[in-house]
Amino acid sequence: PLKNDRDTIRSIVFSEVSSAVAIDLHTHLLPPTHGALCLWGIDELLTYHYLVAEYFITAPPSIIPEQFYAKSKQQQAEIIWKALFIDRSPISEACRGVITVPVTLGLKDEIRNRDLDAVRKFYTSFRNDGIAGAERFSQLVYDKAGVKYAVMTNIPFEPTETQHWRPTPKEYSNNYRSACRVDPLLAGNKIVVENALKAAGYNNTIDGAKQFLHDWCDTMKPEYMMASTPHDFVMPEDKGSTGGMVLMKVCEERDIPLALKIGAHRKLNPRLLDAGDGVVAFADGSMLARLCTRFPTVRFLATFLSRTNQHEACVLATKFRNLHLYGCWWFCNNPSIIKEITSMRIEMLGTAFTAQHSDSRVLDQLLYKWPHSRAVIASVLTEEYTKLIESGWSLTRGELRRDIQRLFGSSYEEFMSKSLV
Ligand code: REL
Ligand code: ZN
Repeated sequence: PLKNDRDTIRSIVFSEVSSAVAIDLHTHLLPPTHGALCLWGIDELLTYHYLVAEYFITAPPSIIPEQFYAKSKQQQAEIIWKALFIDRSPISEACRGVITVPVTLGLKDEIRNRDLDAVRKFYTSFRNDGIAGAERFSQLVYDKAGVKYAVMTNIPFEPTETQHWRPTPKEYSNNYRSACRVDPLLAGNKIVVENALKAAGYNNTIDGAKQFLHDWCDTMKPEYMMASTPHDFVMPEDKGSTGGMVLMKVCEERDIPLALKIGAHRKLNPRLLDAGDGVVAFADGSMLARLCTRFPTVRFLATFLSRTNQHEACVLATKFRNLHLYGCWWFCNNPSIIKEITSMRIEMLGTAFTAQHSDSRVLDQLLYKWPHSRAVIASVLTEEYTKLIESGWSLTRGELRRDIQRLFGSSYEEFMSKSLV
């Protein structure tokens, strides 16, 4: 057993958390073989939609979103760099992330000198090597971030993406796994669904849609199906949501889990594109309870956008063995809220949940989202283990490592491998 003083616990917990190999169970990363869809580099980091949204809080009213988006990526990055890093301190979580990445890549002086071009130069040798350079950079990032693999978001309704799967799927390294993302089915977006079915030669019927999903699962071999439920989501069978029923049928027939992201209100300010998505809608948690009850053999992975739903989510996870909670999503992915949510989850669920997912859109973001989260999770765990020891329990380093590994991926893998059929 470990020496039972707080400092020992703290230093061991921090060291174990920083070396735990993580599974990133939801990202928007695509592999280098998907060409321009694989985003990386400082200009992509600076134009992440969180930063665009933050920039528009401060931008003069004369700058309108359409003008901003018409500029090149480099120009957009420069505007954001000046507004959020030079004219004011980059103190928000999204801005701080942009600092952590180059510093981790060894560019401390360049950052200290506030020299954006010097940071850009670092990427040139990788860029000049085309896909091979992107592969090299990808490997470097996964190694440094301590991430074993990241689950992608693969959208069968998106022609720019489907060209990389059909007729022959592009190869990609083991660092990437697929997930089949089907939002239009739950959002009742009939036009998108119909166009995709027609373009691929399927009938626009329930059977046609089911076959479309089955065939895409055969092609992508996804870990799970995924959808973000609209803020006004209703059960698949209510209001005749045929898309929802098709999805649930396919999950049942294939014994494939469904990952839900609950509570986003899309296109709140459509002129800001992605940056205008997502005012936090307090969601009706009973909807998730009803899904878990109505489809007892389907495994649901769930995360809520609203801080207000987090307590209810923990309670639900104690009621349904086909429910697994994961990560702190988007507006909850800030240290103060990660701390609160993680403490609450540990108090109510022990280690039977997945502490984080990065939701990265830019490869380099793995280099900040993970270490920033690790720091918070380690400090929460120090508190929880200290209390446990004060209550009279003793621990070995191996037991700590096992628990921490569960929070960083083994609980997810245990959940994914259990069959309820
Ligand atoms: O997967 C989702 O639905 C969301 O995570 C995204 O829509 C969102 O834009 C994301 O980048 C937030 O972190
Ligand atoms: Zn996402």
